[in-house]
This record gives sequence, structure tokens and C-alpha cells, in this order.
Amino acid sequence: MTLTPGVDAPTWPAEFAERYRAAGYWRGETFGGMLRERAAAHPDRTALVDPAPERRTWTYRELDERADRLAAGFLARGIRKGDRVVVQLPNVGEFVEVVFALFRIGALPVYALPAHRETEIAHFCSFTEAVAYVVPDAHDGFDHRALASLMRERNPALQHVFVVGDPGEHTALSEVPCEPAGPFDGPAPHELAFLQLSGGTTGLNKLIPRTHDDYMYSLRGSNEICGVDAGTRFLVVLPAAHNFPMSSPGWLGVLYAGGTVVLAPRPDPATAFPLVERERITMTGLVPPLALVWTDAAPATAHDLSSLELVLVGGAKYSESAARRLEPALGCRLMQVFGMAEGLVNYTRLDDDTETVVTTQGRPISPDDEIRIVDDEDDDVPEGEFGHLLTRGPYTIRGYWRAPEHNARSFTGDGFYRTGDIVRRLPGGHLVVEGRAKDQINRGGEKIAPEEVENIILAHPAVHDVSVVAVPDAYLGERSLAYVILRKDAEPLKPVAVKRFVRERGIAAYKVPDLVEFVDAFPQTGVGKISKKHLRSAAEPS
Ligand code: OOB
Repeated sequence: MTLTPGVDAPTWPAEFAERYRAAGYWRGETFGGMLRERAAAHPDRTALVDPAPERRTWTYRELDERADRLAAGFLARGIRKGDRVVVQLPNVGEFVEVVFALFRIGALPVYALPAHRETEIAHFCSFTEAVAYVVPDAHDGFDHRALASLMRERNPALQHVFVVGDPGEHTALSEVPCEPAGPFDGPAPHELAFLQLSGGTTGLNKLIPRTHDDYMYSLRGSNEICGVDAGTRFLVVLPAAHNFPMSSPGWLGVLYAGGTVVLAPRPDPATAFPLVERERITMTGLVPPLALVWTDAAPATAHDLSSLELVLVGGAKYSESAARRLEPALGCRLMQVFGMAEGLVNYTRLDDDTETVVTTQGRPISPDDEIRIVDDEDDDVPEGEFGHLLTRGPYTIRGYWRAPEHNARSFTGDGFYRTGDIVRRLPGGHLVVEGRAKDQINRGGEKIAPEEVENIILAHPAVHDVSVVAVPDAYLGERSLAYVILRKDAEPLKPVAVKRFVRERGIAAYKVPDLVEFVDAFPQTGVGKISKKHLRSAAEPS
């Protein structure tokens, strides 16, 4: 089945699409074609390094050929253009091979995170009617093959499970590649390339449909701003499936520029610093808590970090005091990035002064990123004051995938995305993130929809009601706290029992509440709704 953005999700109106093409933002490139061109231009340059457990490298030619052979193998197994394939791989070379193979035939990767468990994966498989699921054999002590078996039992559409490593009862990914029969009938540039995950505010993640044209523009724009070129050696520290390390400028941006991508198996300094030294890493991207850990560890390290030129920090608010310490500790430039998988990405610039870099979250990539800052009635606030950030532009989606009701709330009638972020704009156009209006917890860059966790806790027989809120945390920025009201007749529960219950339901570990408190009643708002604002302030350290 061929999926076009206009069918499964709203797309850009024709006059916008024409404008974005005329301006040279959308250049008619596809990811499959991009890799082919780079492989032709510089076949022997190193594209990819997977350093663990044994160091493996891929030249551009090798990556291109392996993507071809894997694409042919997927086709031979019946995977077609438009089919959805849930890809849940850690930072391993196969991740890059798999997604380029899927790009080449126009099948859509659905980017699950390694931390996702039964709850999330079941949603991705059933909601997208995925035909295949790609997993590691085991990762971080979790056997993904067992979860995959469960998913196959439950989802008749799910015909294939491909495993990196020991396949168990499934198919080894290494057995899939075969000789291509001829050229691939790949996707058109305006068609969908993949489905990215939204942070989510309601129960389950929404899916974000990105096209080749629009995503490629965000890469080109990011590369220009960050100074990515063929000499860039980028360390992927965060999970490769996340939008930030993928495209800001990320591993896709670096491959676009002909540079070298190195995949870090873990983000801690003990793993990453030796890699920076050995692979002469020039650039990386970190979430604020990791940036803190790196900043603290760098002065005492025996490893040579002098190749580092630029560290991007984003995904959550980076405190000014932490930001001030990064450049001296790591001996490189800092760039703040405020982005979202739905599109809009803001960067501070290489020629910004230090004050701007440490106190703002940057300005948009594109002159055609439209920014509105509005009050609760959608009226523009006076310049310089803070309000809700709305945005529209050449790489910001016009709607989520198959979610018309949600889209009616998350987008204005004229196509602006309601980011849920509260910002103000400085005279030079830089944005400062002041807070958030959406019901979401940002746990050091990992986004939690409270409603998803609440729904799980509500299933506990002793629980009458629950409200999950963010509380400030010095290291993570925010942590999650579940206020629980027990049933009158219930036996008393311990917080740890609530946490265990959530964990055993099969959900990403970062969503398990950090804290649980039992209360008799929630604070109420005027209209009788639970007041999250009140609950949050009740939890502020006094
Ligand atoms: C990135 O993408 P998502 O989709 O996981 O999360 C987007 C949300 C934003 O709406 C905002 O609430 C928050 O994450 N956020 C920040 C921030 N960067 C993202 N809040 C404050 N300061 C920042 N610097 O997180 C993402 C995508 C691409 C590049 C970078 C981050």
C-alpha cells in the first residue's frame, strides 16, 4: 500500500509546497538516493564506525551496498513500499543499514526506543499495522525476542521479526540480504520517509510522519548552522532513534555531508571519553543531565578530548549555570538546541556571543519558520513577552499520522503546530524557553505523558485515583511523582509496590514514577478538575 502524507496525515497545502520548492528548501532528494550519491562521490571514505564489542567500520560504498542487499532481502520477504516496520535497535551499525534499506524501498521505519517495552511496542505494532519488527537479541538485560514472540501472537499483520544476533525462533537479520534483482521502485521525495515518535501528552505516543523532502531540508539547514562537513566525526551518544541525535545535525546530517558517524554503546564518560580520544571525535549532542556529567568528569579525565570542537545540548532546559561551565571544562564550543520531533529546531549560532549561547535556546533553522507567541486566546502577545509557541514551516508537520481528533487540538486552523512550550523572543530572534503548558514531564530529555502512567496505576485494585506530576530535580531537571488516593477498603500500600506494579506492566523504565505519595484528596481547580499546577507546587521543595 502506498502512503502519501495527504492520505494518512494532513500535508502542506499546495501553495506552501510550491513556495518551499521555489525557495530551494525541498530539493527532490530521497534518503536512498542521497546515500547512493555519496557512495558514488567518495566510496572509500568511512561512513560509520561501530566500536563495540569489536570495532567495525563501513565505507560509504559498503553502507550503500549493504543497504541494497538488505532492501532486496526485505522485498523478497514481501515487505513493500508504504509498509511500516517497527525498528527497535540500540546504537549498532545494523540500525543504520536497516533504515537505509527501508528508505530504499519506501517502507517506513517506526522508531521505537531501546527502553520501550510491551506497552509501547504493542501500541506501535497495532496502531501502524506493522508487518515487521527489528530487534536485538538482548539488550540491557532484556530479551527482545520474547517480547517479539508476544507481539507476533497478538498482531496477525506482524509477519516478520528480524533479530540482530542470535535469532531464537525468529529470523536472523544477517540471513536477509540477497542480490538485488534490479533498481528499486523507491519513494518520491514528497512521500513519507518514516514515522517518528511524539513525546506525547495524551495516553500513547502519537506518530509523526516526516517526508524525505522536509527532513532532508532540516539536515541541510542544521549542517550549515553547525558547520558539519566531510571532516566531521560525530559521536552518537543518545539513542540513535531519537530525533535529536538523528537530525540535529545528527548521524543523518553527518552522512549527508560525507562525514563519519561513530556509535557509542553507552553515554557515560567512561565509555564515551575513550571513544572521543580514539576516534578523534569533533562533535556530539547531549541532553542536559549528560552534559552535566561530562562537564564534571572532563577536568579529571586522562583521555584526550582536544579533538572536540562542538557539543550540542538540548532536549530539555539547560540551566544557565551548567551551560557556563561546559566550554571551559570540555575545551570546545557549546551550542544550545531547542527542537521537537514534529519539526521546528532552534540553535544558538557559532558566532553568537557567550551570553547568548548560555542564556537562550537559539533561533529557528529557516527564514521560513513562522513563529507566533500567543496568549490563551491565540492572540499575539506584545513582542518580548512570553506566551505559547506556535509554529509553521518547511519541515514542521501539518498533522500527526492517523489522528484527526488530536490534530484538531494540536494544530490551528491555518496549520500552526501548538508546541505546548512557553517561550519569549529576544530582539535578535532568539527564543528563551520559560516553561511548558502541555501536560508532559521532561525527565532529562525523556518525555513522559502523565496520562499513560496514570492509566497503568489506575489498574491497580487498591487504587481509587492517581495524578502524576513533574517535580523539580537538580540533576534531571524534572522527575515524576505519582499522587495516589487508595480505595477506602484497601490495605495500605508501600510506594515501592506501586512502582513495581507499573514496571511489571511492561513499560519503559524511565516512565516508572520516581516518587509515590499517598494522599486523601487532590487539590481541585475552580471547575472541579484536578489541579496539576497545585500538585506541582505542593511538591516544590520549600
Ligand atoms: C527533542 O524532541 P522531542 O520531540 O523529544 O521533545 C520536544 C520538546 C519540546 O517541545 C520542548 O518541550 C522540549 O522537548 N525541549 C526543550 C529543549 N529542547 C527540547 N525544552 C527546553 N530547552 C530545550 N533546549 O527534544 C529535540 C528534537 C530535536 C533537537 C533537539 C531536541
